[in-house]
Amino acid sequence: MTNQAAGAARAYLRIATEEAFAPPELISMWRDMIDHGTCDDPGFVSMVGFYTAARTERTRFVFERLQDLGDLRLADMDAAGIDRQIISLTAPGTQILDTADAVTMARLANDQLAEACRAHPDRFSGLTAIAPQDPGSAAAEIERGRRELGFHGVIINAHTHGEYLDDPKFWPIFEAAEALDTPIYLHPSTPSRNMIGPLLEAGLDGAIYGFAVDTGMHVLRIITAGVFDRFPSLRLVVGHLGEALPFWLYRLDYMHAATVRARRYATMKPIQRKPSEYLRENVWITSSGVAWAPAIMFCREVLGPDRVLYAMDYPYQYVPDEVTAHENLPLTVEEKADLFQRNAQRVFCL
Ligand code: 1DF
Ligand code: MN
Repeated sequence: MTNQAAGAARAYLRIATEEAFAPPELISMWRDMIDHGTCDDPGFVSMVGFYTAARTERTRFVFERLQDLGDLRLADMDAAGIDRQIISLTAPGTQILDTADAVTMARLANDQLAEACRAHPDRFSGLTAIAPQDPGSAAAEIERGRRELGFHGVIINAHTHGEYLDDPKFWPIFEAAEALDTPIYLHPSTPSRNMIGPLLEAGLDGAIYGFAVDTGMHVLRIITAGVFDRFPSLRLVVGHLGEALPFWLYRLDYMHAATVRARRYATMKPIQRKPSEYLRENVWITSSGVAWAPAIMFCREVLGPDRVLYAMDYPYQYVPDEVTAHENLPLTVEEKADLFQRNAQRVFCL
């Protein structure tokens, strides 16, 4: 039975929660930056340089689908048995641009995505792209995305020019997301200039590992800086099974407490709860890229069954058999309904 045929018999929808797109205008802006050498961020040159220059089957497949918000995407969803995609601007999005271009591109991306969501309301939902370079206008765009465009959260693609969201200058973004009761999906990109060196040298800077190193650390910086004490209702969604942080819960709690007690760092002040408590109560994780039963079951066990959501990572990891791998998890129909449908509906207020 194909995944699509199984749909008729399913007791739940399959909602994929980390699905990427890019406006053609942004892709050509990136291409110009590569061609003219006007961006020297090593992660951007590595990743976007590869996707724009290499004409392999994979890069053509990905770039064609990133720019499609219609028939091609819908056909792929039908073939894999995906009922709904939550679509977001792909990495590095606007965050590699100068401030003025980033603000313009975020709005343009949001207008294009909103139009596609209006055309296919039963198949597509969207997240709001922002330009963290200008936190005030990012907050305003979060509000426009939620109130006017009908989006269900915010996408942030990792660091912005090497700066991380624990810097209080970015906190208007958290304030807006919390006030509008809308989650932030913190999606990875290639590590920042200061971190990428030895990863890039070994070819490990991309989705294979560097993404998780940078974004896992980013989540920890947000936690240890006290962001969730200041914004207790803020919801963060993290892909790739939480960028491996669930595996670290025990050690994080032990070492954080020991480090705070020793007053070793000015930047690591006491916070109200243990790191694991924020990871269980303010963070939801998705299974993007990790269709692997032991890891998914472990995360459900240590974070809770209501914290783990299904994601495909289309078009980067368009592997219909991975839908079957999720279907074959040792879960009841009710538990699979949470994984594939209800947890996403709750977190993103669908
Ligand atoms: C890749 C993977 C690129 C993921 C992505 O966005 C991405 C990749 C630029 O394989 O190069 O979102 N991913 O989430 O695993
Ligand atoms: Mn992704």
